[in-house]
Amino acid sequence: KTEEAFEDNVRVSIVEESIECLRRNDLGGYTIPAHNLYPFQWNWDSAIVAAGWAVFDEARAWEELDTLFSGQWEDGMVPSIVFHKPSTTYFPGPEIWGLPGNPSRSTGITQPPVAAISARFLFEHTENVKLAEKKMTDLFPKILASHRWWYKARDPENKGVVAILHPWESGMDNSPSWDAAMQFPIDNLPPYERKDLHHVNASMRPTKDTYDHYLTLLYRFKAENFYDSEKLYWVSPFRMTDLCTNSILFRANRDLRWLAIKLGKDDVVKEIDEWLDRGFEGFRQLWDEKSGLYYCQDQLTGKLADAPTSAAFLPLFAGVASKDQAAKLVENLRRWLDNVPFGVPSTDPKDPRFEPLRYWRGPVWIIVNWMICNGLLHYGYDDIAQRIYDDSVALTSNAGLKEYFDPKTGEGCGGELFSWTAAMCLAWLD
Ligand code: 9YW
Repeated sequence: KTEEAFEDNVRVSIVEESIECLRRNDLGGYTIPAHNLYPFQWNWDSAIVAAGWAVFDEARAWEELDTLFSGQWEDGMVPSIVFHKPSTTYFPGPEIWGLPGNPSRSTGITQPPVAAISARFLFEHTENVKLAEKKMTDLFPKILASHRWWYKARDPENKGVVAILHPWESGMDNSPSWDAAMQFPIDNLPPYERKDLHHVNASMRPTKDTYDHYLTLLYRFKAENFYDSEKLYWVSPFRMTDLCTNSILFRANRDLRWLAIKLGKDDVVKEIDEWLDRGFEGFRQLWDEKSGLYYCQDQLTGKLADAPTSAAFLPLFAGVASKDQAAKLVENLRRWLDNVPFGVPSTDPKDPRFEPLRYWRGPVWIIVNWMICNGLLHYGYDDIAQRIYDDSVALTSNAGLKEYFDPKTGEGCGGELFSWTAAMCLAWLD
């Protein structure tokens, strides 16, 4: 009984701390992921964070999405970062994406399209139907335009799955899935100073060589008439079918379809159905029957990236995996979880590339846990979903609202008072 009362208290305080965290990271209509380390509005962070705001301030939740879409480009792209206000603590900032003396309003690349998923969440949990309908009427065409952008700019060859052109676009920047594809030669770069290393431990971050590759891509894209979407797909030396992006897009299409029906926009349902049909086909190439896992694919070589990462389980969140595929994925997932006290590690803990503390090569992210858990419940794997839920509660209760967590010790790492971790404590773990 006392134990239970103690645990209840811990969760009450984490709810309060999470609300406090979002308020502290609110810079006026948008929420930064964390002070110093990430001082602007990040795309998929914000879409997730909106679900956290929805728990205690619905109007503010809608505002988060509004502000994100205020950065939408004319062609429909929602950039990975919107630079609403200046800050000098992040590299590469507005002057690098733009020009010195002529800073850019945003990056010229994107991030996983969570917005429709978030908008549906807000719509389903609303206590103010009038507000929700009004907001959705305004947002719907913008989200639709962003999905159209994905297909036009990033699947011009009709593969059914879209390409990312930069590891930053995947949201899983340093994943071992990119290792082989990131071997292209780097260009002569202007000297630069990484600012991330002022805030967090270098041993947990991407290496200098990785940053040189990130920047080579950035400068090459900028040279294409300032990130011209029509050109980048054809010229990028890095072009991958990413599991995270495609799973989120597939799920977002389903949620957009749901919203379209709610709003009486039946005319777009057919278009979304076509994306979904083509998506089913496209995902087939990413499945490896032998290992029972999905993999990212290098579009330039046609090869599957052989790294077993937590993104392999995201087709469950999409709902694109068959029952048989789901069973094989779950078999793998159980094995991974048998090997670490806290799941879900971002790389198979038995893989030689597993590094429990390095960015996207081993640590646990609560947002990824949420997506995997949501998928598992949908396929009826309640027991393993419960394990992931319990691990997520334990991690956040013990280590607080950190950016990510060590799957071996449960230690919290990366940024402090991290917005999307707080949002998950409010919208999922409470
Ligand atoms: C970067 C903000 C972002 C996330 C990414 C994560 C990291 C590094 O932080 O990116 O420099 O943008 O990998 O998913 O959106 O939290």
